[in-house]
Amino acid sequence: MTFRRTFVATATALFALGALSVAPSAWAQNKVLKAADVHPAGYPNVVAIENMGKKLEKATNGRLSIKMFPGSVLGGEKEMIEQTQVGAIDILRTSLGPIGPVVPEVNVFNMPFVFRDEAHMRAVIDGPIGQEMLDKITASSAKLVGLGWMDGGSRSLYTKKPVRSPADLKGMKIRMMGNPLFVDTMNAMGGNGISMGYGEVFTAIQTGVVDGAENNPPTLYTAHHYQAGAKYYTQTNHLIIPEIFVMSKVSWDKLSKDDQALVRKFSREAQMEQRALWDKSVAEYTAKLKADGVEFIKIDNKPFYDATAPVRAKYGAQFADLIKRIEATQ
Ligand code: BDP
Repeated sequence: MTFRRTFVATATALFALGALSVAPSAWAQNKVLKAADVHPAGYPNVVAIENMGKKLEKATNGRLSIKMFPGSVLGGEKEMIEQTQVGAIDILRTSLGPIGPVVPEVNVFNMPFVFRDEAHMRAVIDGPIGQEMLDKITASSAKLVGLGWMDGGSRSLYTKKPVRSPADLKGMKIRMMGNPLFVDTMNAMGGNGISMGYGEVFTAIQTGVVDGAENNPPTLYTAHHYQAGAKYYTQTNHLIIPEIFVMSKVSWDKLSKDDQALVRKFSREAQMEQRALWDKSVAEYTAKLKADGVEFIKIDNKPFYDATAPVRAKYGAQFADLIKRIEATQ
């Protein structure tokens, strides 16, 4: 090799190395982070992430900001999780439900009646167990960084015909989120669980592909599922699943340590801000649902709790110690 050739080769290699080492900060010089949610503009979760973006923009003098793509414009949650894993979406707010198939450890929070009530769920996600779970997601091979939690309230059943007991659910097809744990849950509750994307539920209820679904009042209202015919809302409160927002590991790794710390700080604030917005929205949307003719059916949910014991036994065995700690959380 001549001197010249060696020089060119070395310079090229150095340039490549240099390019690699400056690329991260270059990326973070003027970066609009792409965030996504299935919920529409104005929904508590969407607003909390948008406000996080405003704080980030201010703190970095506009170097980092967030643009939110709400209303499923980037796809359903399963597809958006995949896009986040490869870095096509930077920040995703999703139910923890469809994260289960990607990071099985989170399924402990996805089990029916694992939390006593919403206050219990909040105490768990705000405390050390919540942080450990975010860290487990980050440490997993899923290429996601757990940023923070959001409140998804309690999920209850809504159906075309009134349901008061597990026996009433017999023969009814009920849409569940994409995770086998939820299909097992509905089957144990007495119905037939059908796994389906959120975006397909309205038409599925309308055309009779399913007889109902289950969700919290803000989602039932904003997705208009009751207008497709499922107007009996039975207070089973069978799932209290925290929601989560995650960052693509691909994007996270391009942030400096200082920027990562900022994102973490504003994530915690977003977690708390969403909660205040959430509480207001549950009251507001419950009133709107009632005004629109949705019948809220109060029941004793103990029969549903009892019926789902085998699901807790099946999925909970591997989390026995953690479940003890969850139960001990006040
Ligand atoms: C809502 C969650 C949303 C889920 C949806 C669903 O906020 O993340 O996509 O339920 O049922 O409560 O799919």
